[in-house]
Amino acid sequence: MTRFADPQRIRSLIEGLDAFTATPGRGTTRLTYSPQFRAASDYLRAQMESAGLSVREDAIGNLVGRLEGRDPGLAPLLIGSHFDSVPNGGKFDGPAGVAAGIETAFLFRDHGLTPERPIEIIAMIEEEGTRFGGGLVASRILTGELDTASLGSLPDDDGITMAQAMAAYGLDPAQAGRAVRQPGSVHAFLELHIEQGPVLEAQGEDVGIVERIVGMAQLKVTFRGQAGHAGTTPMTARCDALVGAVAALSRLPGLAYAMGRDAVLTVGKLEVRPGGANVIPDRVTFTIDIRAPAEEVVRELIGQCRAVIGQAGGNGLTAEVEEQMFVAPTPLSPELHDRLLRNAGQLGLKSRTMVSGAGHDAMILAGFAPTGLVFVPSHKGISHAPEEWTDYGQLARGIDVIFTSACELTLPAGQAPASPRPAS
Ligand code: HGY
Ligand code: MN
Ligand code: MN
Repeated sequence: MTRFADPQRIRSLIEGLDAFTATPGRGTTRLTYSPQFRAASDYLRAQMESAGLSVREDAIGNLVGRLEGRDPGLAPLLIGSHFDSVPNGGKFDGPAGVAAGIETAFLFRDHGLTPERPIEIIAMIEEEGTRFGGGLVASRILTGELDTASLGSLPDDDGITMAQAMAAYGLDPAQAGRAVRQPGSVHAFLELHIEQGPVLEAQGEDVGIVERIVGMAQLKVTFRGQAGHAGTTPMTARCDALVGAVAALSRLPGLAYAMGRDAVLTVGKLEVRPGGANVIPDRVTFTIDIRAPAEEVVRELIGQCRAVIGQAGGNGLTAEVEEQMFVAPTPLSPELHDRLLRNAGQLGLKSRTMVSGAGHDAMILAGFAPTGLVFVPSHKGISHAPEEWTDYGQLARGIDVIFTSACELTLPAGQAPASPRPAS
């Protein structure tokens, strides 16, 4: 088997990056624009610079490392992923793809390769949406899908808007629009990501080449009632926001079961205000995450959720549904899929074509430039949890697919990477 990427160098980057978490010992918690996020950005900047890249922070906080091409005017090949996290998540979700980009840069340097077209390695903000809701924020801004004028109306749980958090981070929200890229300004986008599912490990395969990503939607639901004293307010005189929310919540999973067609529905976040044990709740908010391979199923489930929520309101209770994000099922570039699959084969790797049940920045960039996505195995399929794990040798094999494909996409015709590192 041919080997290029260095598992130890990759391990060192990912373990080093994982030091920047708000929950040490309890998984990775790295919220966009948090102090941990700034420290992580500084760490990645140093890594990118040591790989020979010239590094800039764009107008919304993405870190972009550029390997100049012989023809700087050509649209760059973009490689990367995100470096924010879910609460108490794992160290590979996002960073594996950032490491793939940086290791690719190291390999170009180690092999003395100068690309014809520039290569940009990007570490993106707010893919998870943990802080400001929705998710896929960097890629939606880069492609012009998310209007940067709206950043002042994206509050976090403490009511701090994304624009305010940007300013505290040292960015000017009024300049956020400068992060938007023009059509044609990206030659192609490659992302490596952990599978976050059990298939590759169960099948003993090395990589998955993604052909399509399921459709997804994220709703934010708010029930409003009347706060009151738990002891002196008769049951018949209450307008309890939690009672209304629970009436809806108890019916939501059943909608996905009844729908079938690989639909999934998750309520991952629930907040009861004001949160006193002896206070009747006056505001309950929760999120609904809906996914399905078919767009009409996602849309149908949104409609059914709205109906269930509407029925749970009334008697003074109001219910509001905000659609924070909707992305249709997304096919990725067939040409890049075939190229990645071919290169995996030439590297002697076992691979399969896959559909992704997880969302990725690739699903947004796919509408902007030819996009390819490579999965590496997740141990026991676990992700979005501290137990998330991918063997570094396996990660290196996935990065070899990215590296050899980057060579094909950027080197002068016929030039290939020099003799690979002997298989260890
Ligand atoms: O939710 C997802 O699928 C991704 O982890 N943001
Ligand atoms: Mn991810
Ligand atoms: Mn994730």
